[in-house]
Amino acid sequence: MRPLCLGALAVALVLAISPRVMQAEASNDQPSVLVVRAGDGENGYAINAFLPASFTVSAGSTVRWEFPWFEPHTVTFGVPQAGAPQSSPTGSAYAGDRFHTSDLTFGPDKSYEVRFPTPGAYPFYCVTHAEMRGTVTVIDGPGDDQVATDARGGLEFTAALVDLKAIASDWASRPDMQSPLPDGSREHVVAIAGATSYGDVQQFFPPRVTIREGDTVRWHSAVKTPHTATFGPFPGGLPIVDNPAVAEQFRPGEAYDGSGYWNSGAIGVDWPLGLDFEMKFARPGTYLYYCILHDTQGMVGEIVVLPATGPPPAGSATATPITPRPPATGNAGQDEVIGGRPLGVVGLIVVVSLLGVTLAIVTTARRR
Ligand SMILES: [Cu+2]
Repeated sequence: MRPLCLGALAVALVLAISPRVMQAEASNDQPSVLVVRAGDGENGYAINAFLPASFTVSAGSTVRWEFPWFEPHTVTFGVPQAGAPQSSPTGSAYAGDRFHTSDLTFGPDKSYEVRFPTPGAYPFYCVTHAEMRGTVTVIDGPGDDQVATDARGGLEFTAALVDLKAIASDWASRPDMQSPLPDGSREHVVAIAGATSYGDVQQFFPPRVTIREGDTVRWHSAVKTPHTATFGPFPGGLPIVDNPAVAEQFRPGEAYDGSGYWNSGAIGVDWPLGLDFEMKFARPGTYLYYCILHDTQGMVGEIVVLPATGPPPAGSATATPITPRPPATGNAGQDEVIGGRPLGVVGLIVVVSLLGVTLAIVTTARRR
């Protein structure tokens, strides 16, 4: 009996010590957790890219994707299979053998972890942003260190942001677009523009428009990403994150007088409501509005309505930028719900493929 007991004790000791030894080895070579970002942004801009997109870790390491920005993303490996769990718990292992995904997640304080026990190259993507892809390379030797990984992610972020800012600056420099209407009033156009395969300009151009009482403003979107022009607080009921009505048009009267809720619904390329939304303004005043999906990202605007007669309107080109509303704190993060029911990533993929656009963004964009 004694040799058997000793043998069992030895095995138990080895089992107990091995993970510690492996951890110690890992910490000598690289951190056992490598932190990267799933998207990021700054006021007026969303960068929809993994930062960095590709990196190398030592077998047994964990990768933590942080979600610092308000745009919803997933970290997804493989293709969904019938009967597969809809999402995998954070921290669980992935070895390339099945579907593995986070829930739809957005910042500022969310993260998702995956452990990689087996060497190999593992491509991953975001369900809501078709161009958002990356690869985790898992090797037996040491992987990338955190400082170099951060630097690379930072460079990729900056490159994407510089491109978007160049587009925004081009739109901001364009002259006001306005034209006379048959009744003697004028129509002013606000453009929604500026998307690349890795990001969105979340702004109205121009952000402030000065018009006359009785004039019309037409919002025109040139992008696939859904946006809205929304006046007044979203009416009660479900919070926005639960309520598909945020994407529906709501126009209670002929002309806006500064009261009530008006919403263009989701407009843009391939959206059922089309590219344009018009509102006539009946009463002088200054009216703030927002994109109900992206106001936490700084997508807000202002319409200044002057009396029908009087001094000429000041050019909006000289207007000072308006201050965006502060971002909302907290969101449904790992517990996204649509229409009161949990929406798994598989359901999300079905929704996205049905509409051809990211309805998920519409219904989960933010909580007010
Ligand atoms: Cu928007």
